[in-house]
Amino acid sequence: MITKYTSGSPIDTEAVVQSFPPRKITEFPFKNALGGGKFTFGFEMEDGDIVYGLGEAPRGINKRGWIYESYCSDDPFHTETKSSLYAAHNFIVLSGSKTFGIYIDFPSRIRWDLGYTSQNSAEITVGGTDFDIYLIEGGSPREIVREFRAAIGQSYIPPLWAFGYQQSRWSYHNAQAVDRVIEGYNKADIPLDCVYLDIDYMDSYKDFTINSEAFPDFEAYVREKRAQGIHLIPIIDAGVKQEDGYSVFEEGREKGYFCKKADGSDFEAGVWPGMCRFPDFLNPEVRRWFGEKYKTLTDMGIDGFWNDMNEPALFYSADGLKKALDKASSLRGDNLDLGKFFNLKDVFLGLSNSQEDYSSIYHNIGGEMVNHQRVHNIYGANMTKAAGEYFEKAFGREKILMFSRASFIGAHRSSGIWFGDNHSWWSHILLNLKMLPAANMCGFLYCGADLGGFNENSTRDLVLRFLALGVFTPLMRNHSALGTRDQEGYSFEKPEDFRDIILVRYRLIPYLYSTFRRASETNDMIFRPLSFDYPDDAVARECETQLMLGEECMIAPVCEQNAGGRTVYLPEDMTFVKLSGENVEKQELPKGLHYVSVALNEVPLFIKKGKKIPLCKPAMRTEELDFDELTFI
Ligand code: MIG
Repeated sequence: MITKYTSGSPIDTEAVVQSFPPRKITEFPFKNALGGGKFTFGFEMEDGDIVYGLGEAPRGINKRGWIYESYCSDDPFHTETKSSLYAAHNFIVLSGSKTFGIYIDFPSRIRWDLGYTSQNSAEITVGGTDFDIYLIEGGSPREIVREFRAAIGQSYIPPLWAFGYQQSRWSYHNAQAVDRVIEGYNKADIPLDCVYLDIDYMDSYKDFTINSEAFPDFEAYVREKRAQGIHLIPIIDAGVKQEDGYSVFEEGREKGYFCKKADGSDFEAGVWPGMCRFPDFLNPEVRRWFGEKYKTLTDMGIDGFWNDMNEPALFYSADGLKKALDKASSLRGDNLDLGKFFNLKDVFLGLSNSQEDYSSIYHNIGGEMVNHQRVHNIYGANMTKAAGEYFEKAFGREKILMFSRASFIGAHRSSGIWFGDNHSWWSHILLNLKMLPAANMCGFLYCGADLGGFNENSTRDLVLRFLALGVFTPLMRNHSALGTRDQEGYSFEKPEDFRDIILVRYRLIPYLYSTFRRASETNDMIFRPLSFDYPDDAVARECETQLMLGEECMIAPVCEQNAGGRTVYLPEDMTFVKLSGENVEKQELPKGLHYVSVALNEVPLFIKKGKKIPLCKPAMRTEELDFDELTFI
């Protein structure tokens, strides 16, 4: 049962699609305090209680023992001590002595102290007094999630080919570089469906333009790749380059479509293209305008996109940079003491994504000037919505692949997400595994991490182990940062090991795709914590390194370097399957703890008793897969 409590007059985030009769916030059945521009409420937790949720966020499956903050942040260091990543997914479920779900529909900052200040208390602070809170009671955590998901509407389903293996890097600079990737995979006999175009495909990083030196006839090139079974997926950034003669900029400026400052002039900040203006995606007219710009690329045969930098990420604002430079000039000739030196350094380091800048931005919502801080968390989601609304109108559903970096619940209806700039760290295999069920709770089914790790140099074994998790994630994309070591499947010695892993993905696509569809259609999760399925099993309740997948399986990737296997907990008797290339090796294992060995070219999978999963024959492209010829494990 869902009960909605309303305070003040909330901004419509469009996260919830079902309507519920609102009750007054004074009836909210938790100890709470409203006033001073915020709302605080809390609940007590027993020792064994678990808090699930918060979608794409740092730390564990069980969120207890830390403070999280809902504030979409461009932060490329996903360390344990962070409180926010790129998304704001304000849904939690408490499971234990009491079980309930809470969704806070509020587009600005929320602080979730889940046992940080006091181990057994949760204290949640909503940074404003205009919001809706939904309390979901009755049933198991999974039932609560389903009820919540029904309220927020059906999750996005991408085209089938988006389940193929995808290769990205910042950047494959030109057609030759893209061709080398495709050739590399073809030669190594490794399947591939997509190659990504990072910012360098554009002319001077201008959205919806093509660098014609790099791609002399882009349209012909896109069609040629499609004929080879490859989809090219360009990136779109939120910031629009400020440049006379650039039509997107000029139209936006003339029509007043960019975000403003208090004095009514356009807000300006530097991102990749240099000085940019930021489309006011909160205005439906701007969404229509920006969404239709994607047509420039779909007209050339493009059918997939990734939306980046939409928190929005700001390297520096025109005003901030001026202040910093003035400060530096004022100190010229001064023999700086330590205090002044560090202060000056901080002024420059603080230029990016500064709170002062966010506070100086204004949106036009229904004619009212609304400060960005009040709606920060729905900016990126509305960029995605702009494109999603256009795609649905122009092509219908399930035709265009799209995923975004920043997100808010509601965007799950029109797109997927990726987990942003992780590192080539072993610990990030696990971090990314833990995000999967939480993202699913919040409606984001099409998601995945940068396999192999984005920042810094990866290693052959790390890429293989990361891929062995990625075999199961709907988005299976290898991506890496500028200047890092090559990490494509053919870049290391013995590419046949990579082939063995990636072939498994293609063999599993019928299973993964139907599991995905079913989860979307029934508002269910693809990935679940073990405790969702085995609530009375004490070991399963604490498990943070394995996940249930669909109704049939459990996954447990190897996530330590130089480990030839791992310890796994079986909450019931299962068949341990090692998949490698076209090989399937099976072993019955009883409930309990086991050490299983898993070679670098093997994908471990555990199948529940009485369940079977289909495998198809592998192929080099998803479009060549034959879904009618299946074998079963
Ligand atoms: O400031 O476009 O998360 O995937 O490769 C970095 C370059 C901008 C951040 C994205 C990453 C992408 C990169 N972008």
